[in-house]
Amino acid sequence: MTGNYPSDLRREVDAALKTYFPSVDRQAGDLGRAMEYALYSPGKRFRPVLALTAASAVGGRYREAMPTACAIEFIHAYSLTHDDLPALDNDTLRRGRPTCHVKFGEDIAILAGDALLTEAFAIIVNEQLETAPTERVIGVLKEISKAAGIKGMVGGQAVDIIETGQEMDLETLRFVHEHKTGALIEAAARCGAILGGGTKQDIEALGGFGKRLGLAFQMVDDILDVAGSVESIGKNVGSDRENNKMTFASGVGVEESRRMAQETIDEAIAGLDGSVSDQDGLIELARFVIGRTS
Ligand code: GRG
Repeated sequence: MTGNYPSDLRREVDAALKTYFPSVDRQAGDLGRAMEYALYSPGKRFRPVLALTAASAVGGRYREAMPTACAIEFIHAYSLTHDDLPALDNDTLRRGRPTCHVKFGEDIAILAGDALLTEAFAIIVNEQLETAPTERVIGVLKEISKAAGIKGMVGGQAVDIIETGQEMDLETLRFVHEHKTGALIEAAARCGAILGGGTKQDIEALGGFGKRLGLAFQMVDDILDVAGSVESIGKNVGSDRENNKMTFASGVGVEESRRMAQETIDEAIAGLDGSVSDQDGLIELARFVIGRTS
């Protein structure tokens, strides 16, 4: 992993994810195995790591935010599982392995995604309430339900689908990126700040940071789809072109989109502007986003 990515936090998230896995009725057949497959395959755990880092940045104890951090990874795993389906991107490789529907069939992959999304909310209401005051947990539920739904990830994905095959203007493309990918990353930062006991100003500062990070994250993702390698990104390259998807990389070129991503990261860091007490971990994550190769 490039740069000073906090691998210790990633390992803690990996361990915690196992503890939140639901017991699955044997009658549900492959469902549990498909959920585990989607969840435990080797991802970066960027969103949970960001949530934990945000909790520390505002002076909180990061481990107390672990249930929500893991719940966000459950939602991320659902979104990848559904995004790979034949009706969407029709991808066969994810995190260096066959995609969930290739391994378990489309029907089970759809259900595994549905169940991962639902379990995420069960983790928050059952586990997060053990370590955080009710009003903070309600704040987290508001953030995550908005980020995952029509006003966030699914809404952004819908516009992406509707616009497929057409020349999008950069404003629409930015909308797609900020919603499809950015919303969950922004929510991770905001939830970390909420659970860490941040002030309103902290939460807004972390939200602005997360929003810019999310936009840059997707810009870099588009670049990697053109200029990355299968070995490094663990998925097939050229998927956007194959699916007729416009991206910043195809719209303005790889060099210009790299410059725009760097500018967005610089703005994210500048936007913290002394308003958050401990910024080092956040800045490391921002640098990771621009330098990442996987
Ligand atoms: C409801 C049918 C249906 C589909 C929804 C919500 C959705 C499908 C798709 C959202 C789009 C999406 C998958 C956005 C995420 C884009 C992205 C940059 C993924 C890669 O994230 P990384 O690099 O992956 O963090 P790892 O593997 O490291 O976790």
